[in-house]
Amino acid sequence: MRINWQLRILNLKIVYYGPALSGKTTNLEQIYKSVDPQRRSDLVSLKTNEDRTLYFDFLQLELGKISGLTPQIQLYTVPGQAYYEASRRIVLRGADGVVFVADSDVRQMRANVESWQSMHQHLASFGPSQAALPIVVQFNKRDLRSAMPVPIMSQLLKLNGHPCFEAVAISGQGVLPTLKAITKSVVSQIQRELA
Ligand SMILES: Nc1nc2c(ncn2[C@@H]2O[C@H](COP(=O)(O)OP(=O)(O)OP(=O)(O)O)[C@@H](O)[C@H]2O)c(=O)[nH]1
Ligand SMILES: [Mg+2]
Repeated sequence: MRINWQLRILNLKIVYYGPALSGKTTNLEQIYKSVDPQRRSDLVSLKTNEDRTLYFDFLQLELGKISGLTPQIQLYTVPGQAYYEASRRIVLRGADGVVFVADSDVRQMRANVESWQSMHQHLASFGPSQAALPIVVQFNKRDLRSAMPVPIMSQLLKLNGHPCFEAVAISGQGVLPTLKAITKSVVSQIQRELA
């Protein structure tokens, strides 16, 4: 969180994290399409030739005022490919909230668990405030015939109490409910801090 008291702007950072090809960029593309252009920035995507995220994607949204401040939500995605661990760490640093986008494809369970664990390792290494940040989990690609049942995915990830949403990001389903849930948790945490 960063506050610019002169402009009365509150910057909040939400990071979409998860394994390669789970649909993180697709979430931002859908959000970009459905938000009023007056209230959003351009979508900045740094991509490889194969459409894979290189470093990050970025989209900024403006919300209604909180305690006299205008919140600007900065959404980032991390690059999911294994060899971008250092970039993931840089993008995750300073996050106020995380959306973990899990891939429901039955063949991606190990990738989900590894990504989930390494995300927690990064967060813990950033110190106590980031270790306790709000996390929302999205089970994406529910349209796949090979989709793993949600209760099994929850067990594999050892989710304890994190809010979960099912999604088909490619058609937009579940994308905004996920965004609303993380935004709400982040904003209520910030309101507690500002009170
Ligand atoms: N079937 C299906 N495919 C999806 C869904 N969401 C995304 N995809 C596809 O999955 C592929 C990867 O999507 P991206 O959004 O680029 O995934 P990413 O997580 O940003 O990938 P990296 O940047 O490499 O980590 C694309 O071909 C998407 O069209 C979904 O809900 N269902
Ligand atoms: Mg991506």
